[in-house]
Amino acid sequence: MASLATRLETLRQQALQELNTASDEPALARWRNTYLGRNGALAGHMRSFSQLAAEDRPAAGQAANALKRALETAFEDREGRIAALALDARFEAQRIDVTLPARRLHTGALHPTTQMLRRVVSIFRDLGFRETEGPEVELDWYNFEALNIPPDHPARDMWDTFYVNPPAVLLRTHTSPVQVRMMEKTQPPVRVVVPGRCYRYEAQDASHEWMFHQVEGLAVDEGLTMADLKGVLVAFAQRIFWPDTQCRFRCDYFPFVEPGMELAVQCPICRGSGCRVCKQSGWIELLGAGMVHPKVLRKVGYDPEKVSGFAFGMGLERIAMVANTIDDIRLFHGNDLRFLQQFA
Ligand code: 2NM
Repeated sequence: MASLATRLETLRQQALQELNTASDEPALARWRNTYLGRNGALAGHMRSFSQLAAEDRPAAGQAANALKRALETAFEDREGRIAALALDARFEAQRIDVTLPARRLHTGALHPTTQMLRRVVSIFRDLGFRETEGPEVELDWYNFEALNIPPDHPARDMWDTFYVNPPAVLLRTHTSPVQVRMMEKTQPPVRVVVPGRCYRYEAQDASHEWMFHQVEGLAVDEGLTMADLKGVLVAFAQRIFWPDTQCRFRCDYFPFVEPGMELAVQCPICRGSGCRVCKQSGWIELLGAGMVHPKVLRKVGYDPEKVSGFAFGMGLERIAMVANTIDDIRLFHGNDLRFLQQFA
C-alpha cells in the first residue's frame, strides 16, 4: 500500500482538480461533502489512523490537518470566485443601454374651456370679485322668475330650456341663478364671479351647443353706475386680449337689466383690419351686461333706492373660439385628440 503521504497527496490533487470544475453553488456543496464532509474522503483517512502505530499518529494527524486547511482555503477561494462570476452574469443580463431614447410620458392637460375659464376668473379675482358656484339643476324661480322673466314673458323664448321636472325644475340656462342665490343670502356690498355649465334645448350647429360654459359677474353696492360697469369691462377686455384693445358699447336687451348693453372688442386677431374671425367687420361681440333691474333687486330683498348693481355674462367657448381661431363650437366636446392636443 502506498505511503500515507502519497495517499494524501493523491487526494489533494484529485480534490483540487475537481474543485476547479465546480461552477455553481450545488456543485460546490457536493464537493464539500465529498472531501471535507463528516463521511467524506478526508474523514475516512483520519479514521484509518487508528490502525497506525502510536508513534506515527501525530505526524499523520498533522499532515491530514494541513491538507484539510489547504482544501478549506481552496474551497473558499473557489466559492468567492463563483459568487463573483454569478454577480458578473447578473450584471450582464441586466445591462441597459442608457443611450436609448426615453419612452415618451403622456401628461394630461387642461381642456381649452377650462384654461379659458381659469384665465377669465383670475382676471375678475384681480379686479376684486370672489369666485363662487351653484347648482346646474335649478328651480324656475331662480333661473327665470327672480330674474324678471315670468312664465308668460315674451323673452322666455330667448332661452330654450331643458326641463328636469316641468314646470318647476330645469337645467339652468345661464349662471345668473347663482347670483340670485348669492344676493338672497348676503347683504351688499356684493362682488362675485360665477363660472359654470349651462344648458339650452337648441339645435346644434357651428356656434350652438346644448351644453356650454358661462362666466357671469355681479356687483351690488351703494352708488354703482354704468361708469363702474364700463371700467370693469374695459379692464377685462384689455387683460384677456391686448392692453390697447378698443371697446365698443351698444344697447341690448335682457329682462334682468336696465339699461342693457353689449360689449364688442376690436378683433384681437386682425386688430380691427378685418379677417375670417371677425367676418371682415373688425369687431367681435364679447358679452352682454347692464345695470341690474330694480325688480330683480327687490325680489332678493334689496332696496333699489339705496343700492344699485351691475352684471355681465359671457360664453366661455365663444371667447376661446375667438382667442384660438376655432370655427366650430362642436370641437370642444368632440373628444378629438388632434384638437385637444393643440392646447396641451
Ligand atoms: C348677462 C347680461 C346681462 C346678469 C344679471 C344677473 C343678475 F343676477 F344680477 F341679475 N346676473 N347676470 C346678466 C346681465 C347676464 O349675460 C349675457
